[in-house]
Amino acid sequence: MCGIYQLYRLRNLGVDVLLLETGEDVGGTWYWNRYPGARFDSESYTYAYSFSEELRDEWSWSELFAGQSEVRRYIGYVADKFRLRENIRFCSTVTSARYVESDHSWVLQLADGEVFTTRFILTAVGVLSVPSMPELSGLQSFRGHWFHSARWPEGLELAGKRVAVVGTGSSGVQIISEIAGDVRELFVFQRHPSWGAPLNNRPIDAKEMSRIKENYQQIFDRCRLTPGGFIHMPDRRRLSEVPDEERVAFWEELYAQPGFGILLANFLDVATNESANALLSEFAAQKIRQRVHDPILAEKLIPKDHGFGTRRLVLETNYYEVYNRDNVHLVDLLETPIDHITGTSVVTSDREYEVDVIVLATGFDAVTGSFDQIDFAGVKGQKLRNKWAGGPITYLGVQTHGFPNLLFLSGPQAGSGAANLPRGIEDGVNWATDLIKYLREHGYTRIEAQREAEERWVEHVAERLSKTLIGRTKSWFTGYNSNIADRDQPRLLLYMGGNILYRRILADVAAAGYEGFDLQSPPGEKQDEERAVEAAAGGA
Ligand code: NA7
Repeated sequence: MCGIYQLYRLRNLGVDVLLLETGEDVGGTWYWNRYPGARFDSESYTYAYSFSEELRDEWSWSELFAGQSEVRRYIGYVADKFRLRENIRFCSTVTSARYVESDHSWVLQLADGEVFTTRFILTAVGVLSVPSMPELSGLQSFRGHWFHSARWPEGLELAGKRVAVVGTGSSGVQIISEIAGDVRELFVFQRHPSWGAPLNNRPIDAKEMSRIKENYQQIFDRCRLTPGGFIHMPDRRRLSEVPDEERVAFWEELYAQPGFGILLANFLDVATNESANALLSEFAAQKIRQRVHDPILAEKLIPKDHGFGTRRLVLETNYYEVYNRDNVHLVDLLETPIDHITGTSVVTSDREYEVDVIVLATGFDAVTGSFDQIDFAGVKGQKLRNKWAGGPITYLGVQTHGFPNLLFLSGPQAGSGAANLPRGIEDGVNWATDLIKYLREHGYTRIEAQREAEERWVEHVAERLSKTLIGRTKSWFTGYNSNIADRDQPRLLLYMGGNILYRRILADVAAAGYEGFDLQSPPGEKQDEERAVEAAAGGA
């Protein structure tokens, strides 16, 4: 979504641009995640690009929350409509990138050995792109199918099979809900349950779609006024100001509404105040108890280690009802952890589960994972991997000191990475495009974030995160990952100051001539400071 919009903008600017893509087609997340049940949990029409009125008019969404194949078709349609494929090289994985100071350029090496030289690199590598694999002893010896949820094998038939799903985040929950009715037996291996609430998806008919098309501008304008970039506007009241009866009625209404309203249209303090959040958590827990017939099972599905919405909220479709089926079995890994895998089974501390397929819905090396896949070497050979070993360090989420001309789109610590992605993506891409235009117009060939500027930004990111309950909870949002060494400490991955503030900060920085960045002319030419010193001394 990000890369192809950036390509579109740069090409319109007349820049010589090439987009390198590992996959065989466009789509990013929607190309890779083909598991059954994969779908939006942002409203389809808010996830759409806003930049072309023609595109808005031409494309019709079939559901409020479109499924993966429809989303992929949409992104393909955009690529075709604007003839973007001409500038994309598929099956091209960048393995290393080395900065060349004498030329203000980067040398990129691809996995197939090909080498490119470029002045600027803009990364659009996604926040959840690198699968995180659990260490399960014996997994390699399993004789059935086993794979990560983001690498679902084409054409795999599940009917009549015994299937194990490990992981109950958004991916696991979507898969479980979708396949429960098809498979012979489904074993869900759950470590910590996630909070879930109904997606409340439904079709969009032609009449509704034409209303959406007429109102697209208002929809996008509204999304720009919400902190998260979604359509859902927070309720400005504090929870304590609202009588209990009214509060519960309000929550019932939100629970029945489509999408993220139950979290994002809620009182703002449910995200910052522990007692407000505890009340909401209890409301959601009651819903689980109502939906799952077996009370012991229901308790196992209720998160006890974090409050509602303090990790990624899972929007589900009949997920809890799945556990009322006879062929679905929950295995609580907190009580009976997986010990090993055999050729035909998953063995926990207390018994053996014979299965034909093992699905690892175990998440991703979030936000920085895809940067670690590329060997970035900046000024004097400094490695990005080393600089970010303890977590990312950026200025505005768009650059890091010591790596000139390397710009991140929806990167770590950027508001655009935490928001409803396409809304944030468009803002981030527009800003980067203006920056490239400015550099060209002013004859600058080198841009580098100042160290002090990034120190201030990282402090600000930490300060904003500390104000939220998300910031105090272990999840991929805060950099925890039990499958990767040294990921048991918090990392500053996301900017939680909200879209509105982030956009304002970016605009102010640009208006001040890209404050916090050092800009330079081509090597060999006099730089601004030299000119200023000469001017002050009365020189030319
Ligand atoms: P998530 O949300 O990171 O969920 C991963 C799940 O996998 C989560 O339930 C984990 O349990 C579980 N997990 C991870 N490693 C293990 C091991 N080793 N053993 C057992 N269980 C494990 O990833 P998703 O793909 O579901 O969703 C990613 C994002 O996609 C989501 O946030 C949306 O933005 C869309 P844990 O909680 O760590 O105990």
